[in-house]
Amino acid sequence: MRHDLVMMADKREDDDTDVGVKLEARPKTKRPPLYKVMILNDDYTPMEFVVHVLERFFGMTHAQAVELMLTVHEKGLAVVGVFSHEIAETKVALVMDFAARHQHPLQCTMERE
Ligand code: TYC
Repeated sequence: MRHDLVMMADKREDDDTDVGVKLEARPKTKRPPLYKVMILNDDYTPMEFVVHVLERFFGMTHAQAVELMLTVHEKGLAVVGVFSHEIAETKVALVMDFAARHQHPLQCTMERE
């Protein structure tokens, strides 16, 4: 006798044993926090260097980089991107290291959005 077929037929019967299984009304879909990465103006870092940083580490075109550099130059700081904590930390570290290696005082920081 094909016991497997009999069993499959049995599975369709509701024996009321699956009690107490409740689905979440509002499933938790918490997104990780995001972080703004900013660069700060100073009196010494050359404009071309900042433009190069924005192209190299933030994937901007030359035109975008020039525009944002001038915004920082005029306003004092600007957000250059929004990232996960890990990516933001990496960007800040790469920019700070690159600036230090070229002996420019350029500052790059991050802040929770
Ligand atoms: N203020 C700098 C200058 O006049 C240029 C500059 C722009 C420096 C943006 C830093 O984040 C900066 N050479």
